Amino acid sequence: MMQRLECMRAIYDRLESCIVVTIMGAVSVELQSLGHRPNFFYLLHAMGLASSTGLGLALCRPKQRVVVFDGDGSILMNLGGFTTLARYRPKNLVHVIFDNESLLSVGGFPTATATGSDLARIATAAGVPRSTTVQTVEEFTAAFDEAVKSNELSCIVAKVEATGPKGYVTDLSMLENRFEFAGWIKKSI
Ligand SMILES: Cc1ncc(C[n+]2csc(CCOP(=O)(O)OP(=O)(O)O)c2C)c(N)n1
Repeated sequence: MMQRLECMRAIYDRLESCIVVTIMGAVSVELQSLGHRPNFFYLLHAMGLASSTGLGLALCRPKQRVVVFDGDGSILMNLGGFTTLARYRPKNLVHVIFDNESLLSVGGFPTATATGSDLARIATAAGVPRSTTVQTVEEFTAAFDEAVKSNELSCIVAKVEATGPKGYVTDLSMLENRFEFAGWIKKSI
């Protein structure tokens, strides 16, 4: 089974000019381990709201590409987020969900995807125009490139191993990230 870090490494170069929002915990630590950039915002604590934050950014910055890195546990806390995304359907948003079937960052308890809930089908049923599930890094990279090319709201569910970094804290503070990110967006208009 593929690893989330490998997926992010495979598309890291493509993120240079994108607005990137991640959930907290393992995803944010792994993306930072590849190299923090001022256009990366790590939404700490607020499970389920990375895609909502991405939606707001995508609507405010229609000419920029927004990429959200989400988790299965997080999205399951805000399934209504799919219906709101589908309602506004921003063409510039790629919603990546790393589905490790686990709440890894708090000890690895199984989520509902471990017992068969299918996030890509939930996204489709909510009205998200493009959604797919991928199992390999090659499929993930191709799905990401197709999503960008399609210029349609896209959801990519990447089935990944429930493994991650040793710790979940980095030396980048939340406030520093918040101001740096806002500054980057203002400059990039
Ligand atoms: C509303 C809310 N409830 C609980 C937590 C505690 N918490 C932090 S990370 C996490 C698990 C996140 O799971 P998932 O989105 O699947 O990502 P993973 O850790 O598996 O990478 C939990 C429960 C939180 N931050 N916010």
